Amino acid sequence: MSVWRVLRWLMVMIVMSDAIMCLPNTRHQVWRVGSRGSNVVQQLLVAGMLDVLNHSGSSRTVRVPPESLTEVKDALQDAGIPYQVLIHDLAAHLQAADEEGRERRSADNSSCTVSSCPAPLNTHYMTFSQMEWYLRDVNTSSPTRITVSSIGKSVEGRNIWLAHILPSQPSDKAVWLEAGLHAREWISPAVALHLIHHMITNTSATSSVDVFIVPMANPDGYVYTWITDRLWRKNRRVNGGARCDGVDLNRNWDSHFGVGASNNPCSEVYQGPSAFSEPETKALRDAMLKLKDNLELVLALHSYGQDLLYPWGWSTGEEAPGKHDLIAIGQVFTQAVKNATGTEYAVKNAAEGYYVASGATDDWAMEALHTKYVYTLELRDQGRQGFLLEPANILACSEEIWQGITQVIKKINA
Ligand code: 0X9
Ligand code: ZN
Repeated sequence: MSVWRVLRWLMVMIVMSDAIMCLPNTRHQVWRVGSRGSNVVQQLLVAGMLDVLNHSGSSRTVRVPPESLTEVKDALQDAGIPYQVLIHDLAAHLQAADEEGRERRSADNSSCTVSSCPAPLNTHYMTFSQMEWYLRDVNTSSPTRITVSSIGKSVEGRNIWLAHILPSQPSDKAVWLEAGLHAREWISPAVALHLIHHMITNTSATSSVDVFIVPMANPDGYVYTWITDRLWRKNRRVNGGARCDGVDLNRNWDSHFGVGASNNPCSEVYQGPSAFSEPETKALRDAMLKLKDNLELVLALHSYGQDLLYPWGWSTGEEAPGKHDLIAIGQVFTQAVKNATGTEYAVKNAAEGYYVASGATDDWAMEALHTKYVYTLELRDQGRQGFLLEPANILACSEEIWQGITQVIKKINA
């Protein structure tokens, strides 16, 4: 073999190994960590050593990048916490899952094109562009029912759209729904878009109040989950001077900023350099402040867990004002959901039921706006498919949440 052929072969190998190394989640492992591990897991999460994929229940499911495998293993062993490796190479696992996804996507993409997207899709998740086509279409086709406007731009300059679904009579009561703050939680924007559709086609249930829905609060992160890393959670801020990107937008609100969050840019729960440092949270805050006195319900759609969480999330020691009403109305929601599809959701306090975490939409809305009914809703499922929830769930999940929300709106306005 000539020297040139050897050199060329070496170059090809280097490029190939680089490509393999660059694939997100290559050699990341997924572990199930025993129940007593929650504190240690939280510390490792804040330190940027792992990502927690499932919080509730008796164990934690975590993603451990290759560079922290030894440290995480040592920390768990030192604390006597059992763990089990569920997935050895997450990249390979995700690629296999995506192969199926690609087939499904190509099977039915016809109902939504650049020129027309009359309804949200049921058989697969929508790209951010498809969401924008749908929002543009309803805005033009139903001007008496809905107004869609941009409330600001993301770090990378994408619009953050707000859909205002108009009541049949002028109203001084408003409901706020936020979706898609965490990029990888795809069921959240999918449900939000279906709720918009329900509200403009079915004029009865929510027509007594103004409903404001942000179906995609973190468009950059969402686009990144489609193109680069399906499990991306944060926004796409380039953290100057740090080797990791992104701010967790549900740790960036000005409510006990920094408690149960991280100041390490490599952590999945990185709070950002200061409260409201991010254009996405600023845009949401400013739009919500305009409605301050009218807001009676704020609901942040996340996934997964099938839990309706009520404040506070920043502390287990303090009780939220109106806690009993929050629980009672929460139960109206879970009962309506169960009646609709049989799916079981549970009402929990955010800090006790999950973990202490501050700087989230829910705590800020309760503390700064004094909104009476504030929840974070963790949608389907309970961990079997997790963030990779099959799109076959979109319709049923939207239907149950629609029933839950309409019953809640009826009850709090009765
Ligand atoms: O951790 C979060 O931001 C939410 N869970 S998720 O798995 N979707 O990331 C829960 C937030 C609950 N609210 C507060 N802790 N304030
Ligand atoms: Zn979330």
